[in-house]
Amino acid sequence: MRKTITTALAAVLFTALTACGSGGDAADDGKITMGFAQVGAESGWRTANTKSIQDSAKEAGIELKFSDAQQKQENQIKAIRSYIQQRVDIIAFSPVVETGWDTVLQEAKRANIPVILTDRAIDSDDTSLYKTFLGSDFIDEGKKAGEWLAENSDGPTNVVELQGTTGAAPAIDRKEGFEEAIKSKPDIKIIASQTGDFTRSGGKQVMEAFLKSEPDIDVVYAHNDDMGLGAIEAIKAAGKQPGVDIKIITVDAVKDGMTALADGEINFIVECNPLLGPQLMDLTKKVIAGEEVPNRVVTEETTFDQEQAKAALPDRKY
Ligand code: GYE
Repeated sequence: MRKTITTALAAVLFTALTACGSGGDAADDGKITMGFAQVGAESGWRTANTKSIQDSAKEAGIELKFSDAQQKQENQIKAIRSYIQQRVDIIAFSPVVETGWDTVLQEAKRANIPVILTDRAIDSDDTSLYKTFLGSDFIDEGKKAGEWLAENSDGPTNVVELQGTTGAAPAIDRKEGFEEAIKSKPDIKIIASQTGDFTRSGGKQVMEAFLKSEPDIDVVYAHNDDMGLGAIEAIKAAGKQPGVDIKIITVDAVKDGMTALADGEINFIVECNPLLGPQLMDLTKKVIAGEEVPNRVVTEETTFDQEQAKAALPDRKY
């Protein structure tokens, strides 16, 4: 009984302390302050994504507090807590992994600070913990990669897979979508699969190990361009020709990836759009104004083969 009273009192006190504004003090100076907890700087995609967010915040007149978690969930949680303490108006973040967010997001909710997920999703039953999720359909991306292989392979095909960060939505979903798409072709087999953490060095290292342990690799499926580019280095060092002796499929379509595709060292890329900044700032303004926003905003994207990459490269912005 006493415990209940104490808890109730604490709740009242907390409300009193936070009642002076919803979240930060947007109403006071008319300026919106956003706390953005970025995953890290692991890939070309991420660099383009960070720039898009920083540029479009400036353009939209939104004050941005930005942090880089170096691919560690604990760092992201710390950043979110510090944004809550600083009483920002809104928090946006790209969760490095899917699970383990409920506690910190409940803290944001109690402080009346709305949260927007961008790029990566969380795995939680409580959808009241965020206003909307803006980003790609990663299962669909994996499917597009698998469908291309199913259409462009003949006979027994051994695939090695370079997975993204363990537990991250794009790693889980790109694997699932790809497996789904190749199901109808039992000749295509994933003979080895490991994480390269979405980095070039990770992709290179894992590919070196695969080349030693697997004598008969036909295809690399890398969950992003950077790991594919790392694999290219490993394949060349092993005296083989990437894109010819071993075919390579990746996801992202950043400039370095598109260049390798146009040069014939990659065979197919599924696009994943990193330029989420303008839509994020738009959604932010709506959320702060109390307008309804859809709970899911999916980014549109395409695919590129080698000829399409040659045509698209001159105008590629990132
Ligand atoms: O594909 C990869 C990055 O979450 C969609 O993260 C993003 C992924 C992207 O490191 O290059």
